[in-house]
Amino acid sequence: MPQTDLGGLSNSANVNDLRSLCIDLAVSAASKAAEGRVQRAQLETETKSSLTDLVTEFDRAAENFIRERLSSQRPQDGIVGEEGLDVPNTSGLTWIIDPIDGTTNFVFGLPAWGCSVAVTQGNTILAGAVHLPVLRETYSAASGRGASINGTELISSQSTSLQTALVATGFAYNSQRRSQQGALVAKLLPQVRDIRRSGSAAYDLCCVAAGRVDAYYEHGLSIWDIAAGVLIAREAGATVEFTPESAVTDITLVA
Ligand code: LIP
Repeated sequence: MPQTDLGGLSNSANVNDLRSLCIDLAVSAASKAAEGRVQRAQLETETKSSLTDLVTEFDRAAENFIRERLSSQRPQDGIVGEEGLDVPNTSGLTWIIDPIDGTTNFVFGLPAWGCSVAVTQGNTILAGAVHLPVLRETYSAASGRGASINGTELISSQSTSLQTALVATGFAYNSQRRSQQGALVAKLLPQVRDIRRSGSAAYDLCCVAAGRVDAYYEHGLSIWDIAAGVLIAREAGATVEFTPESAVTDITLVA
């Protein structure tokens, strides 16, 4: 997505206000899910696109919470969320929600999961936030205003060496595509320092922003997995490209 003129939102107060709302929504929704998770020894799960593509009551509750807050605070804005129906906008702004990115980690009790909230104007990402409650990390950015982790500025890796690069990636839920992805990562592995697979695209992009990995790539992503993380990584100085730019699913990303 090219960073273009923000139109009526060129006023930094608006952009920074949107960033604050992204943070508030992501932290509130993820914290509720974390509180609920510790009270359940066993989670009831349902499956979506495949036997391994999980969804829980906490995914749905977190998204409904955010949708209710937005319908109250920003009723003219649109919504695209992983678990619910699209809502059109009359304001030109659309909120993109992944209530729990890293759902498999959430179900299995692993720490790399969080809520990702972004707001866009056309193809421009204006602001975004990712909150990972178990890690106690909140990443956020506003277009042209930099990126931060818990309020501290983020600066991405500037390494250009493939041979010493720590590279994050992920794999699709579709077994045929996983087979292709496995063959690709097998070819890449001897050429780089190492591979990391966190299970959350949002977290992988935040790790790019923080310089914790030098690069990240993945095929078959959805816009809600990446919208906030793309802005956070770009505002931290990383180069992030994804295609098709206006797609909702089956996106290929390199950062
Ligand atoms: C996840 C992505 C991750 C990918 C996983 C899964 P979800 O999203 O964030 O990058 O590798 O297979 O798609 O399903 O946890 O929201």
